[in-house]
Amino acid sequence: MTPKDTDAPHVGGFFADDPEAADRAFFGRVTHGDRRGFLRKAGLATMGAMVGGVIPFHRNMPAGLIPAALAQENVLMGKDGLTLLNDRPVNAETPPHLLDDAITPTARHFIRNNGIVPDDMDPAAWTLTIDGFVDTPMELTIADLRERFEVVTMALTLECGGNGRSAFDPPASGNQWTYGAVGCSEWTGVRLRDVLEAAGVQSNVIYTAHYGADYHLSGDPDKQPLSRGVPIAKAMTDNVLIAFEMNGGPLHPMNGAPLRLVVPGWPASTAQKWLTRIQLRDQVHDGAKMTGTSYRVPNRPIAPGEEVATEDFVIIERMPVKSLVTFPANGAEIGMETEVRGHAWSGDRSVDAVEVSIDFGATWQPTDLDPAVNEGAWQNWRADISFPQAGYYEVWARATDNTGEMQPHAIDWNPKGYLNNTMHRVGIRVS
Ligand SMILES: Nc1nc2c(c(=O)[nH]1)N[C@H]1C(S)=C(S)[C@@H](COP(=O)(O)O)O[C@H]1N2
Ligand SMILES: [Mo]
Repeated sequence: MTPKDTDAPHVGGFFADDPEAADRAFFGRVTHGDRRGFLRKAGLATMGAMVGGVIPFHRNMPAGLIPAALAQENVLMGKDGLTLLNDRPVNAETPPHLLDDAITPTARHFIRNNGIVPDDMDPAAWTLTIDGFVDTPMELTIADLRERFEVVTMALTLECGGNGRSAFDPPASGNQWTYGAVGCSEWTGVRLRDVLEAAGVQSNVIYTAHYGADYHLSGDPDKQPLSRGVPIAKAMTDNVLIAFEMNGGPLHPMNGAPLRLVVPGWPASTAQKWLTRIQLRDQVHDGAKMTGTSYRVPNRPIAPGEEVATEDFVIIERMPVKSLVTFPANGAEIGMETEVRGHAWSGDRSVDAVEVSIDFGATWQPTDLDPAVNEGAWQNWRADISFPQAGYYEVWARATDNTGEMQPHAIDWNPKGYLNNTMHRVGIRVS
């Protein structure tokens, strides 16, 4: 049975296949008898954020009409310049030069879906259940979250555990991410810790389990596309958020609207999108993509291609030290002097130094590195470079974190191609 035979919504050719369902999913637009689609406030705000302004005649827009300004790749509407790696499920990364902003705009935040996006993302009707080993199970609306808990805004880095997978040899199966499954947007929400404390964390709790409203690719409503969790200690740190705003606006539908977790520094697979439930457990979570080889790596270095027993895999926790060159772009032509710049991060740690080389790693020069705007945000760096003569150069960048860990030239191969934090290289022509 293909998903098209079921009632589950599907994303392949999203707007083309069922423009009114897609319209509902993206904008919560309600259709009336005359086929005009009435945008509720939140949907109108989403659409406005995507097209970059208010839409004075929005009442005249037919249901299912894609604003022409957004009609590029349907599944990437509201995104700017992302490379689509897969459209079922939707996976799209951001070319490094489009990640040049200190704070990643919503339109440039990557998308990593494991299943089919929910078709109702109405923030007014959304609820979050907190249950499992808690004193008081709770069901909270987004309005309850805003009212009952301190609302905070933080810049937080999300990176997919498989970012950089395309560089593995022999190749690892999965999305062939290059550099751009990472972003650092500004998220507004409440601290997960505050909500869990209000529910009362029982003393036997060791792990969280996160659930979302998206569908399994098979269309089977009893299967989860992804349900991961974190040790309770990580959940209780003060920069893990239940977020309902992204960069001061609504969450993009593909980034988990209207409610998601943001778990900086750990594989972003722990940051459940379309969040509906958090369960506290007295054992490590065993949901979809928690077990087997998913988001897990061998407990020792292995030879490329070597088989490893499942029990020898461990769950990935913090993401390793890494940096990105966001200017100049790979392939750029530039003058004899230029600024180079980018970002650096190291999960649950800070970065102490970023150095750059223009002579294939023979010599390195320091860069000017900013502190993080808050814990969990990437750090911005820049350096002025002069080239000795015209020609082809590569800018290499390497970060070192506050424990002395430095980005490597090469990393140990692992079967699913996780955690590639090798140095970013950008080729340029100087004239
Ligand atoms: N419900 C749900 N949450 C999810 C996923 C998913 O497929 N379903 N994908 C996860 C993975 S693997 C990553 S890397 C991040 C990506 O977040 P983004 O798409 O907002 O960039 O979301 C995580 N949260
Ligand atoms: Mo991911």
